[in-house]
Amino acid sequence: MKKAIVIIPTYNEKDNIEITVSAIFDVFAKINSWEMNILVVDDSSPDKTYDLVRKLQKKKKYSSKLHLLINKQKAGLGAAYLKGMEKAFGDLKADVVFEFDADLSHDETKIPLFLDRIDQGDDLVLGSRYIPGGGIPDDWGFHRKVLSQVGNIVTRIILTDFSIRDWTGGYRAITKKAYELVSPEMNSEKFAGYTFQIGFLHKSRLKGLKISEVPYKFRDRTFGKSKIGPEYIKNALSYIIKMKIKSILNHRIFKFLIVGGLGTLVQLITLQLFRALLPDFSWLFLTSFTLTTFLSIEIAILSNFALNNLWTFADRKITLAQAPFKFLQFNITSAGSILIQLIVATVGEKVWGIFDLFMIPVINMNFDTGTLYVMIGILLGLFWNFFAYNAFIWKKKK
Ligand SMILES: Nc1nc2c(ncn2[C@@H]2O[C@H](COP(=O)(O)OP(=O)(O)O)[C@@H](O)[C@H]2O)c(=O)[nH]1
Ligand SMILES: [Mg+2]
Repeated sequence: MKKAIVIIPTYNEKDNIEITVSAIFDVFAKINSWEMNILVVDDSSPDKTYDLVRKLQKKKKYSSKLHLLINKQKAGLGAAYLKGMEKAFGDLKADVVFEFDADLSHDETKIPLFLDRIDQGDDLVLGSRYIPGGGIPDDWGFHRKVLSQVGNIVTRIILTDFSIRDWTGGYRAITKKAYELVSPEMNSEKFAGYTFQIGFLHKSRLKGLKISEVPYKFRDRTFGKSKIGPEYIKNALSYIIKMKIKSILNHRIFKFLIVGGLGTLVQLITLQLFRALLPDFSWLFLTSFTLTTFLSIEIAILSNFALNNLWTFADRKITLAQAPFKFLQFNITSAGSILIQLIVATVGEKVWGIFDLFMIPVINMNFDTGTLYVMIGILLGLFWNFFAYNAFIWKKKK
């Protein structure tokens, strides 16, 4: 039989832990197809929550099904969960763990619904307050309601991931597969409080895990007080913004544009150098002017080719043997982009006449070609290049 362990992190929960453990065991009694255990992870609570758990462990009805892990000091919710999961999936040989609060904010009667989803093949099941059937307490103050809802909306917008409704909730079922893929990237210092929940979920999404949500109505704690403070919100926000920046920097289009920009610089600099160094000459149809123009373009193309291969398309690198043919192809696509720019400028001027985007009457500059066409041409050229690189030069490996 498969085994699931409900992990309950505790810090000063002496008034809650007994009721919570008892309520969960009532639900366990109705579950037949899973072996169910509880693991309390206490950070040496000053109110001695752990002593109460030890007492409960002696009761026959809980016997060997209630485990306790004591940390020497308070290290935060994320650290408590990571320690707890390590023990649950290790020594205790769990297939699935639950994240569950000691204050009964999480509706324990939903545990079987989570297990159903796991049985159907989900890797991670989230308790959700923000899907139909779920909810937050009516008597929550305006402040807390707005904070929770806005927090979730902001997370969804910044991470541009709208498939998940409840990012910050702490009621979850996690399979061993999800744990093994995600936990190596979680370091408990950086992932405290809500950041732990958001971070674990975000990394699970990036790994392509199968995730679903089960609705539940959040209940307010009756005893004790919440340990989650404003620093958790700041940390969570800084985490999602960092992840967003990282994903933009990692984006292929971003790298492609940087390489293209560098290529332009290379072309301008080498052109100046060659013009300064090369003596004036004219040989048949070739003048030093055309030669230096051609050389600087070719060097820029070479730099674009090399940098795109090493960075933008590092995951589809061209081998040395393929390089000569691919470089020839690359030259042809680059010529294609120049051709596009010429066509746009010529057709534009023929059809609509010169149209200068930056024509400011006071300065009264005189361009011989419309800057608007140049800009459209460059933009279309970029589209063409990016398309051609993907389609012909760095084709996706099958
Ligand atoms: N072991 C451990 N548990 C913690 C720590 N901080 C919070 N908890 C527990 O995590 C759960 C959720 O905390 P709570 O303060 O209720 O947060 P809230 O529900 O967001 O207000 C409760 O069971 C707490 O006792 C911690 O530093 N260590
Ligand atoms: Mg709570």
